[in-house]
Amino acid sequence: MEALLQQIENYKKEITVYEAADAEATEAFRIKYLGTKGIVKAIMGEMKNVPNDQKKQFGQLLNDFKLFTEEKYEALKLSTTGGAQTAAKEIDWSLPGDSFPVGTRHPLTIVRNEIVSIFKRLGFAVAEGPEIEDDWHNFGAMNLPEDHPARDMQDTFYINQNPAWLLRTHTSSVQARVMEKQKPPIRVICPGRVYRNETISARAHCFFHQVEGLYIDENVSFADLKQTLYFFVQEMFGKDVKVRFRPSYFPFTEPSAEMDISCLICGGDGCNVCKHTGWVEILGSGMVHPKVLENFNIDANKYTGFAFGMGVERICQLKYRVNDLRLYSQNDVRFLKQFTSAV
Ligand code: 2U9
Repeated sequence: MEALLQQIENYKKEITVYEAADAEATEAFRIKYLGTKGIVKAIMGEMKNVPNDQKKQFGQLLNDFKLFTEEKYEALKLSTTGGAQTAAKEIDWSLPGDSFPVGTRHPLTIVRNEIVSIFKRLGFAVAEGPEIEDDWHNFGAMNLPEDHPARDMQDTFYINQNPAWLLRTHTSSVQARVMEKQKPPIRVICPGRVYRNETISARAHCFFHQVEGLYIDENVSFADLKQTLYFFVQEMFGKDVKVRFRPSYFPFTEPSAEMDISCLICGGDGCNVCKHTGWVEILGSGMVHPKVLENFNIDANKYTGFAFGMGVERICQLKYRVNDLRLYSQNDVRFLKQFTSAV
């Protein structure tokens, strides 16, 4: 091993003093030391003769020697051809340029934009608000007092520094903030991310996205609600889609209804997606509860309103057949690049 070490030292000395007057001499250096039959390769080949307990130490030495030689070669190249010149020589200007990978919008953004654009055409304004909320705007004002059983379905995350703060469970808190500032008529949609304390699976996640809507004015009726949501569905899924409303319960609306659309997969004949009913649920809705109006000093005898809420993931699932909620937040480009949009 001593002999090998000595050999490396000698080569290092030789390399240190090596001078190249032109590119040819640099090339000669490359062939002699770094070529396929060169010295570095040969020295590396000596590794097999090194005893096992010294392999680690010698491996490091041989690697250093290789790096040392490569650095010298780079320096020779620079001095004999000039860096810029080398680059200019090596570039073939006739080749087509590298293409820039252009990203696409996230499928949830595409669907949210589409939902927002439909309601904007009906005269709805867009409002946004904080994701960290207080109990009143998220629950209290929505007719969900502290002991209300419906709170169980909207368990959320609380902020350590101030347990009075929580991550909003719906964007209704944004409508609440609009109602605080604005008198009727109010016609607003609120898109945004919401949170729930759920175990993550294909069908549930600890965050998702909603678009909620609110329309308050004199003489707003359940017929207005039905026609508005029917228009939305036709714009979103096509003119052939049928709708039906089923009675439901939400603390913030009375009466309340869930809206189904005829199954897009089987056209209503029955399949796995609609569980052989021909219908799939897409949103919840109802007439704003008088208690909610009163919470914001809106005279419930003069004004009425309707509200609705939908999960963007759900609409996206129906439109693009996405069957696992986790795909939306895994950042897998193989999934994401399948979606394109004009806006
Ligand atoms: C105010 C008054 C009432 C918003 C509404 C729903 C019905 C609803 C769910 C759909 C799927 C939430 O994303 S989801 O899990 N939402 O069913 N939301 S009515 O009602 C309001 C909002 C604001 C002032």
